[in-house]
Amino acid sequence: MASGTALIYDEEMTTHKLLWNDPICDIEVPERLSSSYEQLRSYHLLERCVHLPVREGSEEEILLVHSLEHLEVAKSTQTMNEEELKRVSENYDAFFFHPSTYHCARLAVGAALQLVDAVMAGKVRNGMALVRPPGHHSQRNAANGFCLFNNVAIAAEYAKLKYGLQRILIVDWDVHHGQGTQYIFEEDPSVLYFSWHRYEHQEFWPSLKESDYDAVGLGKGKGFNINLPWNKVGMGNSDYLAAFFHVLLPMAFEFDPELVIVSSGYDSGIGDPEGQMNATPEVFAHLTHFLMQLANGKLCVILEGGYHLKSLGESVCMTVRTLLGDPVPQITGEMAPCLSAVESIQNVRAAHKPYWKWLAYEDTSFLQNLSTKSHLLKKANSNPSTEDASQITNNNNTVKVERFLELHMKNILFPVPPIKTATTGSEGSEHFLPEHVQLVKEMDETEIKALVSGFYADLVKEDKTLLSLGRTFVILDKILKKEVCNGIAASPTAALSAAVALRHSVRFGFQRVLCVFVGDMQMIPNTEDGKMLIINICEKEQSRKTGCKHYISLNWKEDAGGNDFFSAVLGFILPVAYSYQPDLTVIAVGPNRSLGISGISLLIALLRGLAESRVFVVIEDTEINLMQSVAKALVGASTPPFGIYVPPTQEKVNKIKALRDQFQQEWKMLQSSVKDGI
Ligand code: X5A
Ligand code: ZN
Repeated sequence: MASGTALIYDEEMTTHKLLWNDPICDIEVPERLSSSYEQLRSYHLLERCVHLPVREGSEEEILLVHSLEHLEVAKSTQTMNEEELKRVSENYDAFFFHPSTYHCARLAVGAALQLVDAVMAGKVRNGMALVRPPGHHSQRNAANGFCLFNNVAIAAEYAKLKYGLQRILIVDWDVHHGQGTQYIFEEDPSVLYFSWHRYEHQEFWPSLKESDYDAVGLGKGKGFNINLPWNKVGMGNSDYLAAFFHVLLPMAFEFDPELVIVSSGYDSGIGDPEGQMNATPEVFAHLTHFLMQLANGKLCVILEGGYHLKSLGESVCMTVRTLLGDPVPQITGEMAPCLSAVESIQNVRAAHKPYWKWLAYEDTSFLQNLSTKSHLLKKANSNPSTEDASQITNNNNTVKVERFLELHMKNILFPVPPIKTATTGSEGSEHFLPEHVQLVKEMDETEIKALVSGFYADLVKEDKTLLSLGRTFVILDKILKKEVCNGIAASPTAALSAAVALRHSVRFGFQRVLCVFVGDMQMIPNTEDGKMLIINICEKEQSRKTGCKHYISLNWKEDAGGNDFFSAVLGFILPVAYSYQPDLTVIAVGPNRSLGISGISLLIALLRGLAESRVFVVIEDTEINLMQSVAKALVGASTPPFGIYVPPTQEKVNKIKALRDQFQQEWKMLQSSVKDGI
């Protein structure tokens, strides 16, 4: 399994610049690249990356996407004087030529292809290319919106051709619609294109009808173009996460890409003059972390927009450090998507219902009176998420945002040391555990007895359970003291170990512990004080304490042949977990577990996005394959392929829907439709 993160950057690409006055284009400055690179240096991320040289994309490679005519026009600008350059530039919507533009654009294409090659050849696991000019507005025969050649589209065509790929996912989180990319792939079912974008009911540039949610693709490509229009500015962290949970990620898991490419614009981040959105830099760590779970981790991130230099630089750093496998920082702000975001999410889900098995039972009865609702929503209240952030941007003051970010980033902690996983291991475990897993010595019996008899005597009745508790304590302690990020302990009594672990961490001072029980658990601790949230995934119906928001029983038996559990993880568990915002996650795998190895690994991998990646797993079943998969998920090596895709049955979809209805007032990230909201 490949490791390492590539970074591609060349100063040469800063030579492309605007030579005359143009208030539309003057934000696309060379410093976007150089200051992001310096920011990476100041966080000591540069030395951790594998540096790859750029190259010029060849004419043949450019012609994979563009017309010969377009290539010739671009080539001809190299020798033009300023006046001629200006005249050619005026043929396009928002583009400027410089004598070095053609060369830079070829380097930008080549950088994207270098990254694809390194990832596909297994030289690195993933990587980022910092390039200018950007690409996603560029079309077969036209420059547009600061873009000359469509770097990402060329990279996708190249990957299909050179590596025979049949499924590529392009995620465009730039705040503008990559209409160029949409046009290039709209009839192509081998490329799934997702874009969210500021739209404001078609008032925002490029103001196209085809940027709306009902543009789902054409011909064979129907269903493979996903547009999520934002009809208000001020969208924040929770809106972006909701879009991932309820739209992109389930589709991406069903699509099962072999490679993921990100059109990575950061103008969707706070402070950007174009986007006017409120999402803070750490959201990009989360988005990156989610995408790392697809395509066996093969992820190529290619820069597009981003015009607030400080916001851009911080967001680039968040992305790169997540690619490197560092713990994911805690997300800030109130976790509730706004009404307008939920409406957009509902609309795109409805539009895609015919094309995705996972959406087969989506309720679309609201469609008739949709236009009225949209009208109402124009006047709806402002976005409640990231309150402090929105106050800043309402005044739209670049200096203020800079100050805000400076303070904000100080609060975004990066747990030291980056990702270490502890285990006491078992006989010969060093042979199957992945690298970076630290074996720790077990506590001796007297030590444990001393600890347990003090505070946990009521839980521990039998002497023989003491030994397994020793493992629990020694690992948990390292997590609590932040010596390691996460850990696994084998225990013949997982429920008991988890109960002790929960009580211990609350005693230690943790305020919100998320506990996921998998299997039959006898011992469910008291959750009344809200310091614990328990999600119990089991086959048998649980009778106790339903209706309490801190104890949720999810009856789920994974389909034997494949994997349908992702629909429960994305549609329910993650939204609840992100609403709760735990500072520690405990996962207990007990007897009669109704989930397979891949389901458990997926759960752990995705829950690493919470609590600064602090996860403690206690596991009763010490089957080597399970232990190994859990350890891999914890160290952030990507999870194994999820097996044959099995869409959830109607019964299961209904179950999730019922739980969502029951809990969405309490756990607001569950909201994916507005029908009860207005
Ligand atoms: C790549 C990118 C934006 C163009 C805006 C033109 N382009 N008004 O962010
Ligand atoms: Zn943009």
